[in-house]
Amino acid sequence: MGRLDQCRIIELPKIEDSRGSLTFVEENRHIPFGIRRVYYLYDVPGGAERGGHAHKNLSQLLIAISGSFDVLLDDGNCSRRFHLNRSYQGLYICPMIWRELENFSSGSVCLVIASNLYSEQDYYRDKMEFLRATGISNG
Ligand code: T46
Repeated sequence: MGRLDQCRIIELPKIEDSRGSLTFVEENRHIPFGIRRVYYLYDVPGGAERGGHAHKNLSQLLIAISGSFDVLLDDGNCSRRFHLNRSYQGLYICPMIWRELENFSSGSVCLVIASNLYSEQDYYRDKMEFLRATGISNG
């Protein structure tokens, strides 16, 4: 099984009543990791792309809290595109996955739940370096 097979859409609880809807995420229950950081992307201009890197050890869950966007995942062997547009669905991304985020709709918000604190040392920002680390590099 490749690493990309571990990445998947996770359906989160959705509590609906006449006042609206509520969704929650509990560490090690709804997602397969403990939560150490939350951040969000917003005010993304039309046509902008984010990501373009991989993490060595970080696990993350991406949620389109508002609006929609695409996430392209690549484990060095296979790639797959996900379209996120539901605030009760999260995309789980395991370590060692190259990700690119694009096609943000106007006013969209990407909430990210992460397994660790921010560390630049955890990033591969160079695709060739990432591919070499996966052992799948052609270069
Ligand atoms: C990911 C996608 C979905 C911090 O200081 N703390 C943080 O927690 C984060 C995430 C970033 N930063 C700094 C590092 C850079 O100077 O904020 C700046 C922009 O970060 P970056 O270019 O990595 O942002 P994105 O949107 O390309 O990527 C982020 C996450 O870095 C990444 O883990 O998966 O969102």
